[in-house]
Amino acid sequence: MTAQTERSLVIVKPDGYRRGLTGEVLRRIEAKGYTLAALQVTEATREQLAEHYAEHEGKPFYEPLVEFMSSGPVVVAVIEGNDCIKGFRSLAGATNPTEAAPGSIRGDLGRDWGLKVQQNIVHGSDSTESAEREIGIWFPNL
Ligand code: IDP
Repeated sequence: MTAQTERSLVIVKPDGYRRGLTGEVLRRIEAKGYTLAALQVTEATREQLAEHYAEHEGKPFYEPLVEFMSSGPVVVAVIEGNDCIKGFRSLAGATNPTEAAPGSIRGDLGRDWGLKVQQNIVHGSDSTESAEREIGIWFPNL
């Protein structure tokens, strides 16, 4: 497979922002060699979250997830680099921080999900289609 320059949408979730981990997340992104194409601190609206998490609508964790994501500021970034979608998901680690490998953002910094359900510091797009869709939600002018 040939390497491909692509874009991914990354969010530092409210737990990451509150805990002062934004710089650490951005540091890891840049240390990996990805560049920041766009960056903003914002309070997510319900409309943005409904669009962003449309695939999870109806699941038991959907409402608590939307509640959590609107519980405080988030930092939204567009990152660029070779295979950065897969690469950032690897940097982020498994969804559940308890299971995420040490060395990953969630593995190193995420709290036990038994106590902090929904909270796993970061979001990263899971495909080129999702990335372009999500970039359109958070950065309509890009
Ligand atoms: P991902 O963020 O690792 O791609 P997704 O399955 O897309 O994981 O889920 C989106 C977000 O929803 C997760 O990051 C997490 O915050 C939350 N979530 C997913 N599954 C569960 C669950 O089983 N319980 C609680 N929250 C969940």
